[in-house]
Amino acid sequence: MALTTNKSVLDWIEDQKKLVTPDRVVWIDDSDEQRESLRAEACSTGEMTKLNQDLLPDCYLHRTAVNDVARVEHRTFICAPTKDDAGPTNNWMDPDEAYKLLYGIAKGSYKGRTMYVIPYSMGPVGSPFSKVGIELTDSIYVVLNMLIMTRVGKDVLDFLGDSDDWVRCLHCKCDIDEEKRYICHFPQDNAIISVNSGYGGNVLLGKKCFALRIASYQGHKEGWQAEHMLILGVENPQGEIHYICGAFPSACGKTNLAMLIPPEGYYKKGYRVWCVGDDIAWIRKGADGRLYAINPENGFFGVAPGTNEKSNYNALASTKQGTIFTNVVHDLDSNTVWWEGLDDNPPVNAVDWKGNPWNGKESNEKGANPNSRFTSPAVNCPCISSEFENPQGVPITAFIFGGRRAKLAPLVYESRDWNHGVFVGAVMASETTAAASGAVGIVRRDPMAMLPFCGYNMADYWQHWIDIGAGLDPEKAPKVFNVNWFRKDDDGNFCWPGFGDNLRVLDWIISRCSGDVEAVETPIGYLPYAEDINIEGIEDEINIESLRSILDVDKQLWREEAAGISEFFEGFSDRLPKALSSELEKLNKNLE
Ligand code: OXD
Ligand code: MN
Repeated sequence: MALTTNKSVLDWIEDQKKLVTPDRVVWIDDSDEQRESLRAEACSTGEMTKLNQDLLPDCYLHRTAVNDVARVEHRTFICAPTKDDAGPTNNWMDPDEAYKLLYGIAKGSYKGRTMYVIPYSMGPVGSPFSKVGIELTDSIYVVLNMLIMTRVGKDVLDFLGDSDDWVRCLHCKCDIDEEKRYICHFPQDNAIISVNSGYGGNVLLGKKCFALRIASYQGHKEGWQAEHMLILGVENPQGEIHYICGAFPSACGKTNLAMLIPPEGYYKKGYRVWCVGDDIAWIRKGADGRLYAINPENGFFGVAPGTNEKSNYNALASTKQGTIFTNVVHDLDSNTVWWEGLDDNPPVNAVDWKGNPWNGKESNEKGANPNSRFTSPAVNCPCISSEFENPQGVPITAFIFGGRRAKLAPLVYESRDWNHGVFVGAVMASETTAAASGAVGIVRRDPMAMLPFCGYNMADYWQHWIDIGAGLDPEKAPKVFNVNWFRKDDDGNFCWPGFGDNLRVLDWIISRCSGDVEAVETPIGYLPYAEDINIEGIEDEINIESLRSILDVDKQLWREEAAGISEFFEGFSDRLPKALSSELEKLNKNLE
């Protein structure tokens, strides 16, 4: 039975029913009974496997098709009225053509299947930040993931009332045919259509598709921001908490940073880190003139490989209950899961992510897909912030941008002011990872980590950042920093220990924001004096000399970088904000 009388919702569902012709329609209401019966059905068809309920209560395993294991950026389109509206960094398709193509593919595709109607809220239900979406899907896996990643059910529809401000999301599994796989966004119509995929980032439409691509467009229109950012709170021994939002490209350790455990020395002094979000931040100005952020999601869709007790204790703890694992190894002896980097004890009687028998002691092949995932409820996280559900969000002290750069970018530097900070975010670059299909290890520009997620012209998005700053009292505006945990020495070893020790850098950042520490002015911005980064307790991993070596500015390398930036900016022609071309001029001048 329909859970709403909202006419725009009911009419749209009727239209979609005529298109995809399901055998039946089920509204998802977030009840335990319904969830249990969907789990049981998915297990009966082999879509999911129930794991050892003593060790992993309410946990399940799913394997996607082998051709469908990551976001497909080359098949992701922004279907805005003109190509220029989508901009040079997005794939564009004419909306009329896209509808024709996608309706052709979707037509009749639910025949013999069930249409699940998922009403969901991005953000706490009723928060002034929050927005509603309705996803139609023929996949139980999608339903169960959305139940973890978003807030679902009748409350959401009650909050929506008669409004037609909601995002129309249609997902059709079809035949998981890569040649006909499309992830299309229609920002002007508040609509998303995804066909021929069953992999999370392509089909959990509340996440990248809505909360970033559509929401970034909405934010531009409505005066707020949707960013690919984690949100964390650093509590000092006095009990004050500073919130930091950080943008990093996919698989650069956002989840690890968001949940970090302070190094022992810090912990003993009383430092704590609280996680508000690990992937997405929605940001707007509060009544006091500061910027506030919420995490619109309700769970974590984290990369499994490399997650272990040491790298991310809190993420691992989050996976122990109510979690869906995707494309990891299935240990048949214990009916649990494993992935590379979990421990040194791979199972020998196991099934790999492709569904083949696998012996971890003998096989040369990886057992888990490098982009295998866990979908875990945020409430499971031992360090979840008490502000996680705060409908007003948390006040932001600093923004940090970062990437994976073996050379060039120092461990940390601070921008001179807001517009310089926007420039620093705009020219971010990183070595690619397995989170998206394509070559791994190539340096690509990824402005604000939004390259695959900005729903409109990137140049206009930068201007939006500049306009947001212009509307803030500089005393209240967050300061903007760049970090790079991934510098390597000449032998290819990482110079900085990373993980929990990244708090040492956050500590410096917060001291700068509080005006408690001096910095060195350099051509690229303010750098720390090496002595001001606390390395007590890690002297065997990094000494002051090696720290100095990653707090350097190699002018020659930066000149090459500036040339690359100039070339990148040319692609935006006269839409490039003047503020950014003048920042580039300043950089060139500083490097003379
Ligand atoms: C993610 C991504 O899944 O950025 O968060 O790819
Ligand atoms: Mn992400």
